[in-house]
Amino acid sequence: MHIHKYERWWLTFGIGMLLVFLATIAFAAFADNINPPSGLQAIDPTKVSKTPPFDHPGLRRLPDGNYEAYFVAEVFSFQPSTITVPVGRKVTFYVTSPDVVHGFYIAKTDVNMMAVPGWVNSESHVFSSPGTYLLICHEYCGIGHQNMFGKIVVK
Ligand SMILES: [Cu+2]
Repeated sequence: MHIHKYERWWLTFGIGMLLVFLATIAFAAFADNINPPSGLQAIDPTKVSKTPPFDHPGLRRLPDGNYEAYFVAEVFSFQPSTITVPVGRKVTFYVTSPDVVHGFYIAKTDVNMMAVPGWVNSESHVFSSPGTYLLICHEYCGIGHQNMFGKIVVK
C-alpha cells in the first residue's frame, strides 16, 4: 500500500501528538499526583440527614489542632451556611448532596469540588490570611441556584 509522504508526515504528527497528550496525562496523574475529586466514600443520598457526620454538618476540631468541615449542599443552600476557622490550620472539607449535583467552590482558594449525590468529596486547605471567603455553588442546580452561597470566616 502506497501512502503519500505528506500523508505519512501528517499521520506521524497526529499519532505523536496523541502520545504527547497521553504522556502528559500520565505524568500529571502519577508523578504530580493530580487526580479527579476523590469520590472514594459512598453515602446513601436518601439518608444524608440521618448519616453521621452529615446528620450534624459543621466544623469539628481534631486532636492535632486541625479541622474537619462537613457540608451538605442541597437545593438551594449549604448546611452550614457559615463556618469560622482559624488562620494557618488545615481544614479538610467534606461535601455531599442529597438531591442534585451542586458545586462547592471557595473563592480565592483552590477548593473546588462537585457535590454529587451518593458520594462524599473532600479537599484540604490552609487559609493563610484572615478574611471572609465566599462559598458558592458553581454548578447550575435549579431555579434558585444563584442564591446558593455561604461564607468561610477566617480569623
Ligand atoms: Cu447551584
